[in-house]
Amino acid sequence: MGFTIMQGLMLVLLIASTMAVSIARPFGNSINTQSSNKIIVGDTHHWNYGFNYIEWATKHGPFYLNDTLVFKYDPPTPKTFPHSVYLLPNQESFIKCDLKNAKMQGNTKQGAGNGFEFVLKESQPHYFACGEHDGIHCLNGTMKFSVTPIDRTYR
Ligand SMILES: *[C@@H]1O[C@H](CO)[C@@H](O)[C@H](O)[C@H]1NC(C)=O
Ligand SMILES: *[C@@H]1O[C@H](CO)[C@@H](O)[C@H](O)[C@H]1NC(C)=O
Ligand SMILES: [Cu+2]
Repeated sequence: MGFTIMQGLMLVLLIASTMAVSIARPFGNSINTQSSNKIIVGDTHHWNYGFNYIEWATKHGPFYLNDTLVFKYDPPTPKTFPHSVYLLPNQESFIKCDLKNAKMQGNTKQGAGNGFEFVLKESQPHYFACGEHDGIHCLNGTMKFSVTPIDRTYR
């Protein structure tokens, strides 16, 4: 008796796992290709003063390793304010928009055309900010956001 119940259970488990595999497969394949995405920062707003990038990043996430962030911004002209892309060293500098130990990634001209591309290579927090006007664009213009890319293969 116990044996047949056990067999029945095994059968149910076997069917369940087969179904799970066939359901999971299309999703699994898309993960295994390790394809990476190109994401335009700010979508149609591009990289500009006054848009809330923290909110944008929260809505848009999660971000994955090897994803490419594309920063689009106009080159400096007499009529436009220049922008740039910096990485801030830690959360404290991010909160304060303190550029002291920040590293420039994209200069004021690199956002033109197809934009400045940054590939997320490390699974650690990345604190992005505009470096113009001594951090005013970051602080008053909310041109900052953080991203911690995750590894697709662990999903
Ligand atoms: C990221 O891309 C590199 C090659 O450009 C590759 O070696 C690596 O496995 C990729 N990592 C992920 C998590 O896709
Ligand atoms: C930025 O914001 C601070 C505090 O809100 C304000 O004192 C300062 O005048 C602003 N600066 C600019 C250039 O808007
Ligand atoms: Cu700016």
